[in-house]
Amino acid sequence: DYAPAPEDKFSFGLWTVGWPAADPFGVATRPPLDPVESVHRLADLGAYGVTFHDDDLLATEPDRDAAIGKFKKALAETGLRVPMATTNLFSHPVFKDGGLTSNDRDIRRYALTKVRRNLDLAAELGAQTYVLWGGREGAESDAAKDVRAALARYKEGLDVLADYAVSQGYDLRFALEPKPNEPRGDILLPTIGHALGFISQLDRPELFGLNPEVGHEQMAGLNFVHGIAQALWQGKLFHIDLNGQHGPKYDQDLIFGHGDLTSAFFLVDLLEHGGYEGPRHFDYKPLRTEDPSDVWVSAAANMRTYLILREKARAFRADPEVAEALAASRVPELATPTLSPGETLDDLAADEFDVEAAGRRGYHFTRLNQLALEHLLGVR
Ligand code: GLT
Ligand code: MN
Ligand code: MN
Ligand code: MN
Repeated sequence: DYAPAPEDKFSFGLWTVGWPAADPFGVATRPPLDPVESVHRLADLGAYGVTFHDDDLLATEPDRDAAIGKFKKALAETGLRVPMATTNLFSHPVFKDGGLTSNDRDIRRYALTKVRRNLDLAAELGAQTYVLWGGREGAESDAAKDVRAALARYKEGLDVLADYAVSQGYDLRFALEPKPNEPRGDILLPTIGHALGFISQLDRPELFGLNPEVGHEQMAGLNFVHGIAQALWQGKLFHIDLNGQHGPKYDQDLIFGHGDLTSAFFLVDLLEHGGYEGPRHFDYKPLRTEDPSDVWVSAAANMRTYLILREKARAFRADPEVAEALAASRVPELATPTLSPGETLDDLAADEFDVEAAGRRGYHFTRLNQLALEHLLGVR
């Protein structure tokens, strides 16, 4: 019956269900949501975790200590976990040119202090992942930002934060979240690939991985499933933001599966069979058209869609006809190393290989893809 349970490891940002739906063209259509209500509602729906920015906790209670106290009480009452936390380095006007990479040095120093304070809370609440989405780290003009200096400051800030986490004995790893644009014209670390390359330049690369978001890669016209596969292959998929997007346009943050459904199917297949064991974290926005009761319908829809796709992916993998089609397409053969143990390039020259005959062999991918589609459509 696709009922979510804590072992499914579904989690939500407070900023998702709590989004009051102000956009660049209109004011909020929903009242602010008390984080305490979100914790209770999410737990009732079968979620396992809740995540937050420092500022999210203050949505309805401006006193930080009081807000944290109420939040902790709600966690204790529901058993909801906090697997991840993050910092808001994008809403306040002070961050209009970025936090860790602002041209203004004083602002960079303030940003580090703001991260540090919430890092302490994240560790206290048992979070294992600390996300950094650098939404304001970027520019609209190539004259306005010395990108090489900005990357040096980004590295400096992250190195300092990692040293701090280690010095405190925190059991936390950092996950960078790429996005190509919006709110900045161009954002630094725009894709999974850029972020992976950047991590190799950090002092403690082992403490840094990724929090890729479905829609963000698709905004850049990229294949999210391929990006996630590479992040997994490099041991860098620390966390994930699931949502929906219809191709390259503004960041839609739709419910998971409500964008490119075929990609969502193959993504669930990869996560379930590819060794990812972290939270299935939803970073979506309930539509601006929706009322406060619809918000919870939308939260449930994310989890239900994931569970339906999980069942479809399992059935796809268990179908003997699929196994046969995969073999006919030689998909499993790719796992065999190209050279046998001890062989060298010289040995390959001795292969008796008919290049023309090999060139005529078809791969039969059409049948395989149709089988996947039919599983997804529920007719198999
Ligand atoms: C913001 C952004 C998301 C990030 C969040 C983490 S905040 O809503 O659009 O993609 O994951 O900072
Ligand atoms: Mn997004
Ligand atoms: Mn978002
Ligand atoms: Mn996100």
